[in-house]
Amino acid sequence: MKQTHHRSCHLCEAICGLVIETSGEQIVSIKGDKDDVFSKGYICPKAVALQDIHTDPDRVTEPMRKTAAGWQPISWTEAIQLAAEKLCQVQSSFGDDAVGIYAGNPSIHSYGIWLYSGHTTRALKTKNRYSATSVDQLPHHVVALLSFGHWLRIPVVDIDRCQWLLMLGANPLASNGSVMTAPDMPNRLKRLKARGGKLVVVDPRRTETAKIADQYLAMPPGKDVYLLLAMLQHLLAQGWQKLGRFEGLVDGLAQVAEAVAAITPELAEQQTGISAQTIKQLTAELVAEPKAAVYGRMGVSTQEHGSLCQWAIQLLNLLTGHVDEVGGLMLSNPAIDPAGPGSNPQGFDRHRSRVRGLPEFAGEYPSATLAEEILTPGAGQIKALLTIAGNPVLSTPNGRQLDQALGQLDFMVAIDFYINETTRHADLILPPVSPLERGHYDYIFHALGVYNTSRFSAPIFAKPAKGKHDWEIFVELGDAIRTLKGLPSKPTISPEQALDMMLQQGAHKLDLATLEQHPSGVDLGPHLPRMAALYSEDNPVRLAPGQFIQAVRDLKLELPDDNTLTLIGRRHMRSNNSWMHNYHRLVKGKRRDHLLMHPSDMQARNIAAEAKVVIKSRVGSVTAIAQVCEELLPGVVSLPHGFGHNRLATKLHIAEQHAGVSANDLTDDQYIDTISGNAAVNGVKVEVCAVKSAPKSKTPEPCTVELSD
Ligand SMILES: Nc1nc2c(c(=O)[nH]1)N[C@H]1C(S)=C(S)[C@@H](COP(=O)(O)OP(=O)(O)OC[C@H]3O[C@@H](n4cnc5c(=O)[nH]c(N)nc54)[C@H](O)[C@@H]3O)O[C@H]1N2
Ligand SMILES: Nc1nc2c(c(=O)[nH]1)N[C@H]1C(S)=C(S)[C@@H](COP(=O)(O)OP(=O)(O)OC[C@H]3O[C@@H](n4cnc5c(=O)[nH]c(N)nc54)[C@H](O)[C@@H]3O)O[C@H]1N2
Ligand code: SF4
Ligand SMILES: [Mo]
Repeated sequence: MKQTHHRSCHLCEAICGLVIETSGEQIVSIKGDKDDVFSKGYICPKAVALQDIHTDPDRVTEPMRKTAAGWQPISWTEAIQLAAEKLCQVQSSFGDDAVGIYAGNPSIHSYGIWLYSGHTTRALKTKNRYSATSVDQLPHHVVALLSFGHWLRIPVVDIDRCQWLLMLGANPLASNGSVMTAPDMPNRLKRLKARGGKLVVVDPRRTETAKIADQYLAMPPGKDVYLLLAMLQHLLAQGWQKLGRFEGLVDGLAQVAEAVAAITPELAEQQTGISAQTIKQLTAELVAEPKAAVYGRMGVSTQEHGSLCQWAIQLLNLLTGHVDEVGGLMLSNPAIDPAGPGSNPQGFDRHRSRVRGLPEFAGEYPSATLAEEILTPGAGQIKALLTIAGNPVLSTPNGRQLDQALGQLDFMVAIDFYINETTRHADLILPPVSPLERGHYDYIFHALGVYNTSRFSAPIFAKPAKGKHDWEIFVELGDAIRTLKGLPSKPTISPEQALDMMLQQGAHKLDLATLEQHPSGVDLGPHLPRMAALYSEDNPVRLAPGQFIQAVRDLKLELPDDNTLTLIGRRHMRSNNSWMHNYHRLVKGKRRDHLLMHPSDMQARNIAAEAKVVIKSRVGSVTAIAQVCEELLPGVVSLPHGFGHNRLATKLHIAEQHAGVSANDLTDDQYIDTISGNAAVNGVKVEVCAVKSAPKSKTPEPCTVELSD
């Protein structure tokens, strides 16, 4: 018997609504839900992967323990007890901080993890917590916290009503948008243009998004800060600033003006190659258009000046009166508001990491220092690790170093359903059920939506008898740890009950039963200005936190004089970080793991099209096939992250045939955004040369080019 289910896709931030048809245990089709109040039928090619994840024979479905004879199944009771005992043993021998925790990106896409991982992590009481946030959007949170007073008070671009958008370091035509949940970004951007609006894209590569822009500005990686600060300088020098609703509600404007005074458009022209005239033109257009916004994502967050870029972006929006305005940027008003009254605003730099002294954010240290914390002996050294829905070996800088570090741990447990480049090091794998066997609610992404909606998806298949939800694993593991430590066990309710309560307490007074009656979502209306009302003269928006002002003063104003290449990443619609290469439908067709190079850079190095090359950075080297790309700025090369599935003892049969190499074997754990500690995975210096095969041996000869510092 055929059954129709509604479901939101949890694979990326766009949260598209799907209609999934099943017949018994089989999935018959996955299509876009035309009635969905938010996505209106749009889906991308990854949606069908929901079926492939569900049916993948490589997906681990019962707890596995590593033994001398390989992986062996083990009962849940034994597995939970073993994990708890080993973690507690390490803590009683070496202290609480000897257990590390790393949580990856899918944690945010699962309400079970979001709501219940704390049951385990709080019982562990370790300061050594890490997550994918610090290889991603950490600068957004640091700016939101220091300037707006709450880590998630992030105004979202009103993409459907804005008339002028400056977009830096984002490629939503491949990524479908980020820190801006907007299913069907391609059409939303096309509609912006169709209503006479203007899209300006700044990127070292003429990306899919750049190609539909009205104005495309190419710039070397890591230089955006000069463009953004010069726009601020010009704005203030002209006296064009207007605070709109924030009049009288900010402090620190004079310090900002003083700090940016030297960063003129002329200076920015030297640094960026974008003419002073263009920088002035962009500033004037932003000031003149009432419905305008500046937006920046990965390319301006995961780079050397990530925090400064995100700070400058918010200042440009604020000082031109576009924050809290229709067509500009507004706070969402979601059914459950993670930034609402009573929520935790989080903190920054309350303590620092042991080895490198990097600041904590929201109780987590930057992932760029995880390997050092495992490798460096002394009190507080990490001896055991818990990973949750993460693959840091392929996702964090200097992944090879982390790969080696994980091999030295006394104990590692992974809550994950794949044996991949990271979890292969685990002693124990605790797999949650397939995503289609659990309910889904996009707690965080509704809050970052460009329009207010709410939608709950019920599980499509019943949980298998032997399966456990992520949340059940956290509750049972947390309880076992608490018992061993003699701590009182915390009572829990099901996450659905928790969601129901949160919905009822929210601004729209919804409940789960109402959402279940509306499987294509509930329309909660467009964003309305509500942000300025959160501030007062005594509680102003802080324009000039000391860290940012100091970082502007520390900016190098002289021109760099080296001509090494710089590495950037790229995303593809059919891929998603490191874990979607095991599905034939997504990896078939042309290879997508090439190193893209400008022809002039290839010529200068005698590299032929499609030649095998060695790419070398301070931390390591990899080989790849070079592909000619005239769309890159000369001096810039591009390699996607998330590949490198060629390591021993993984169980990813299809991904292993499309192994590629990991860009994070080149990115540098010491190269970070100094304010936040966020990884600078873009703008890494590399050298590239052709592989010379020795006549009688097939072993490639490594390149001998030395990097300048
Ligand atoms: N060089 C470079 N590096 C990057 C980036 C880049 O652009 N360039 N991007 C960065 C970004 S934005 C991100 S978000 C990170 C991602 O970094 P990570 O989050 O560390 O890595 P993912 O590839 O998302 O791995 C997700 C893991 O979660 C598991 N998983 C999936 N669903 C579930 C679930 O429901 N429950 C559980 N328990 N496990 C699940 C998968 O099997 C997989 O092992 O990578 C970052 N790294
Ligand atoms: N298909 C697909 N969709 C995804 C993902 C995926 O892996 N695949 N991942 C999801 C996740 S976890 C995230 S966080 C989002 C990310 O979403 P986006 O931020 O849109 O990510 P990218 O596509 O990596 O775009 C980053 C852009 O920055 C450019 N860039 C690099 N360095 C610089 C620089 O110094 N300055 C400027 N101005 N630009 C620079 C790159 O060329 C690239 O075009 O995507 C999400 N959606
Ligand atoms: S854009 Fe694709 S991967 Fe992202 S939510 Fe929509 S269908 Fe899923
Ligand atoms: Mo991300």
